Amino acid sequence: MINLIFLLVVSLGLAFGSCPPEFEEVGGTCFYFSVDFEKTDTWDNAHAYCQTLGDLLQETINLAEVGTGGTCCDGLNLMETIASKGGQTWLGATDKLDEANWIWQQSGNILNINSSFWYPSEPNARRGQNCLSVYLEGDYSRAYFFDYDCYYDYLNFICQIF
Ligand SMILES: [Ca+2]
Repeated sequence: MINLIFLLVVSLGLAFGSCPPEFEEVGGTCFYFSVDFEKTDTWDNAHAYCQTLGDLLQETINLAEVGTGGTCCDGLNLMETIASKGGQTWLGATDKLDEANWIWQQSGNILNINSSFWYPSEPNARRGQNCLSVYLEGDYSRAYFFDYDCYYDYLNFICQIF
């Protein structure tokens, strides 16, 4: 019964163009920020958690992507939100299948290693670090991309409704 009520609330929410409970709208897209719920996990488990949310809400949900959406500034809006929330966070790109070839998992788009979202000199750890994390770099007062060890379980994560 609780699930039914939950789905009803979610359905009404989507019908009126807002985001489901626990999701937040940034730049016209709905995101789940695990930092808000003090939830952390490995990259693989975070990926699975997003897909479980997708099964529950009957939506395509995966780890969030930056800059693969429709308009010019969605990526910047998301990066600014990440910086304001704090924490270290997984995003949905990896080069675990092909070293130095970073691919966003849901869209299949390439994450260019020359993107200005990378912290200077990142990605830098080759085979050692194959998952994309993002956090606020204090010296520069903005969030940057870092390659990171996929099995670390103390990172927050962001799920996106695609
Ligand atoms: Ca790598």
